[in-house]
Amino acid sequence: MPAENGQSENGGVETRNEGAVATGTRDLVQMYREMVLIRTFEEACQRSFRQGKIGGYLHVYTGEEAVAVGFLNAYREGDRVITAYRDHPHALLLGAEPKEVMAELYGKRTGLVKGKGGSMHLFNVEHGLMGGYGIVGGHIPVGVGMAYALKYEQTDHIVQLFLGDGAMSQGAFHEAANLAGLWGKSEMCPCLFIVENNQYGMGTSVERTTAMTDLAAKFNSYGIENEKVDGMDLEAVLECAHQAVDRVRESGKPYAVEAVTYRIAPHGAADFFEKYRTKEEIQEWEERDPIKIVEKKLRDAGDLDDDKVEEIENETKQQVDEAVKFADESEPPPEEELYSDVYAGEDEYMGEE
Ligand SMILES: Cc1ncc(C[n+]2csc(CCOP(=O)(O)OP(=O)(O)O)c2C)c(N)n1
Repeated sequence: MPAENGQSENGGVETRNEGAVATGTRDLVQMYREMVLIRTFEEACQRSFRQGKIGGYLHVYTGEEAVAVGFLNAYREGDRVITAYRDHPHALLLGAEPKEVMAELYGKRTGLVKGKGGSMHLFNVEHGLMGGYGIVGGHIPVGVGMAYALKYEQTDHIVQLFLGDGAMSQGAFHEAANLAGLWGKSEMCPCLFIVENNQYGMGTSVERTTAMTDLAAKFNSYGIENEKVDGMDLEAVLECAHQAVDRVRESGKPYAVEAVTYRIAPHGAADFFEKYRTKEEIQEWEERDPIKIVEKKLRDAGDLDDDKVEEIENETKQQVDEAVKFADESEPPPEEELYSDVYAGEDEYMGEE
């Protein structure tokens, strides 16, 4: 078992979960692999959606991988993570198997939440993932409340609260940030806000949504210290994430990071036309593809070569192919489970009168 701080007894660094993807190491090659796995997974589920195999809706993380990989590397067992609907990488990084995440997207009983949550509502409470939420901004007060609860229960755990740039224009954000700042004054709000500023909320750019485009600075209004980080550069994110997590844990106060990134993929799997942005703009950002950046650094340092890249690509492809096969072959939830898991506890709905 890994120790609390992620260090093994022999001084080496261990992985935190025995899940699909390792967190808790600072091994860049391992993190490169995590990013490739996420990219491959997202491409596969987008294909499945277009083949009509996935119902509901689906949003992928393509282009933003360095943000989740970097921040969740600083996750410690017992911490909590909450995010919106672009949540597949968070589940994978916190130890869910690709096949159970894929089966969830397919609405199958073998899925992470028994096929009842779908793409936008991934949960894995045992490993700290408190959702997956489809209502823009709706999870922000929940995350802030969880941070308060962690202090109230006298733990030294923290919440990593991921949110989109668009969510910052929701009333729920402002109410929750106000309370977070206030509770922080008495060291009762260990909440790290991580803004995944991917430049767009659906088809609307940040510039068309808010007069104040410096999103990090918005947190000043609520007495929450903040910074920006280049969300395409894994090493920069990693450095920032570890410092921010330590700071929140030690102070009991909230802190905010705006990770400047880009959604290379369409907003959702059915956003075919992308009329709100130009091909040139996408190409420009693709040149700063976070996977390419870290790959180049690793090649320059002699830690990656063609053979190793091919090996990683083959392995991750195989993992994802198996996940798709597993999801394809799994059964949907049985009809008699229609009302189970609706309320907490066993008997709340179908219990005796
Ligand atoms: C309360 C609410 N209003 C509108 C929507 C429709 N909607 C879905 S995604 C989205 C954009 C949100 O953008 P952002 O928070 O930046 O997240 P991103 O999709 O860029 O990751 C909107 C408006 C919603 N889901 N919930």
